[in-house]
Amino acid sequence: MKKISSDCGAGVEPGRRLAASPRGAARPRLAGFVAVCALVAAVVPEGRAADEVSRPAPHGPVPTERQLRWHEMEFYGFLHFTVNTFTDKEWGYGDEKESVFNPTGFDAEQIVATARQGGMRGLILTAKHHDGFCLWPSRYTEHSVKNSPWRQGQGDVVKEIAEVCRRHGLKFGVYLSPWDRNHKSYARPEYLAYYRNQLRELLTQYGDIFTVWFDGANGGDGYYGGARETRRIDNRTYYDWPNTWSLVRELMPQAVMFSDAGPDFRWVGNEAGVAGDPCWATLDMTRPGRYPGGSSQGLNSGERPGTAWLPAECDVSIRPGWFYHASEDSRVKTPAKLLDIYYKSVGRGACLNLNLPPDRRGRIHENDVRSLQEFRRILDATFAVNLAANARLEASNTRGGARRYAPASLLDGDRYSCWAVDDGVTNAELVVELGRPVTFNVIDLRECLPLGQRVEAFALDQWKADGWQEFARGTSIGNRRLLRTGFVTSDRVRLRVTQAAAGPALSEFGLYAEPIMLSQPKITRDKQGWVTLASESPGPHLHYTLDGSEPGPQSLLYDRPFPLSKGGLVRARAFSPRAGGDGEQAAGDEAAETFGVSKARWKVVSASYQSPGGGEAARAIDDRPETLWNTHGPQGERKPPQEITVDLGETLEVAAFHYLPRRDGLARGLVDKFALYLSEDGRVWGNAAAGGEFANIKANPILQVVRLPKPVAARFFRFVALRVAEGEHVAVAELGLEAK
Ligand code: FUL
Repeated sequence: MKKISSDCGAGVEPGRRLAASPRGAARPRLAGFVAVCALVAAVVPEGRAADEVSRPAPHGPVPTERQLRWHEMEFYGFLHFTVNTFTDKEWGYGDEKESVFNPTGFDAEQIVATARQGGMRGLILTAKHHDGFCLWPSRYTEHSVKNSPWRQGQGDVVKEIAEVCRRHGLKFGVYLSPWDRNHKSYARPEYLAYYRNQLRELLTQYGDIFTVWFDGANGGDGYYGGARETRRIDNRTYYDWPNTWSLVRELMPQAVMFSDAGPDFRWVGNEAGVAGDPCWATLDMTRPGRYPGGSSQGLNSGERPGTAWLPAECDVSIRPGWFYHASEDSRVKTPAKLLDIYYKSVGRGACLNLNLPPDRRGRIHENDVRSLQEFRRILDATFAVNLAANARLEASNTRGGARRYAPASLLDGDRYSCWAVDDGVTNAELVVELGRPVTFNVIDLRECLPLGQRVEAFALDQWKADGWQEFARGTSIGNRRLLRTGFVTSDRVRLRVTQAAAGPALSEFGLYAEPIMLSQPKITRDKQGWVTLASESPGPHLHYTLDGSEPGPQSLLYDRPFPLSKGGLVRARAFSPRAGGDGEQAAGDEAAETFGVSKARWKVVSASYQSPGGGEAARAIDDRPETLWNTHGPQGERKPPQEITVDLGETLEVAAFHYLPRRDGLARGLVDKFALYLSEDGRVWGNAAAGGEFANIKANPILQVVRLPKPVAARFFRFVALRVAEGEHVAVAELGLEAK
């Protein structure tokens, strides 16, 4: 007798209804179901005791208990907050005065409540970033909150966030930067004792810590107690990681540790929040470079079969930078962008660590709150109802015929119960009888992690009048796989595991429908300086502003391209017209684009290097980010310094300078130290108008915007690349200016 795992109940068409008994009753053969039944190779005998059937043997590396707890979190947040918040930097140099740290209305309650309402299950605070400033009154340094004016030196950010997290049911974790640009002993052996003392303070004074986040960055130069020099270390040996890790294990055994290469979870290889497809939870730790700050090879997709369970975390900021900058208030990621990130991180088996940077008040900015709340609203609406909850499941094989391993486990909400198959069966199929046509666009799958990552490829089919038709396929599943497809309407869906390293052991299956959203307008500008707004679908009204204000239904209505040759901020949003033409309804996500001065009249006057083979200097100002001026020609690489001089064709009041890093994901040639000169006539240049570091450009290669202290009249600019983050040549996607 065939076992029916789950009775579909309501909504089944007459003639398709099961016989009354939910347990083991035979059901009438359905029209067009012959093909399905032919695939149901194994028939599950009723009532075989679960303990007679052996548990599937785990395959390959498997997670530890602490890793399992971490996987269950799926989504948590970062809080980047320190002196940088007040100096408008991404990396402090280490010489910042303690007095700059002075939030005007620090509100741990607001910060944590925002995270909780956004659905985060924990928060990780930058207790100490690369600048060395400590957000708690460490006994081992004067460079901390205790010497700041905030709460007359009596405050402790770590304590407040930790306590409020506990109250709100969020886990709390710490980021303690190994690189310390303030400490005089950094790069010497003595520094390790300092670092570990601080770790001990954090792990003994603030209750449970769920993670310690060890960053791998080291940009070289820093204040270092006044030495102001470059100090490089050997990432592999200097920090003596095994001893630091064992300190964490001793003081906080359940804490998971992050670094590029574990020991508990790994970096995903970018700061855009995007895991690879596939993204395996395993990694080959025998490869060279597998240490904190080591090689990022293989981190995005993981490795099969791998020697260790080392799943990925996707870390990304809700804004372009990690720290709060008022200039980025209009560049907060939209709900649609956050959703895209969620599906590409959590939906690929990784955890998502989304940064919410507190502002100078010490609160999460309203724009960030709004975007996060809307993102949550859409996710909640999507996952409120599993459209397969009442489905009847038919499996081609069930392990030993035992109820314990029957497909009903896929719908019980328990990630540790699973549908498993007999040993040696690596191709298995599951037919999901929905009983009525159902429309969905998200498919949710999970593997039973204690048994290892087993499935290597799968496909999904929908039943059409003339048979099965494939509509999606995928590879890795692991902790969770969310496939977002076009909308599918069908009364029957089939999951086919087409490749597996061991018999599949899946623990959840779901079908969901996302609410329909109005898409974000696309804002583009042509070389002549004309701006076009476009909507993906016809119908909505597009409204926009040019004065920085939020676009509403009363803002300018877009009907044709408009000129913006001096550049500026364009904010736009789609509104659906209300029936009857009476007012309008806000619906879509806002889009915002900052343009520099139009480059139509710009010309390269000179460049220290150009090569006809691809390195033409004009590519730095061609408004085509995909083309590069690079100093790597047929004769090899040309090191910095390298410079380029541009004639603007007119005199402008230059207010800001832009450097756009290469967009192809490579780090070679990314400029991380520069100088900018301005001239009215192209002969007299004077001192640099701007210069310094493009901090964190390698991990987060976003548009770099440098504001001048005050606008300067100029017709020529010269950009000098003084240092690069990787390689021996300079690469520039675009250079740009903003004018007053
Ligand atoms: C990077 C750091 O250098 C950034 O400043 C930021 O903290 C990010 C999360 O990690 O490597």
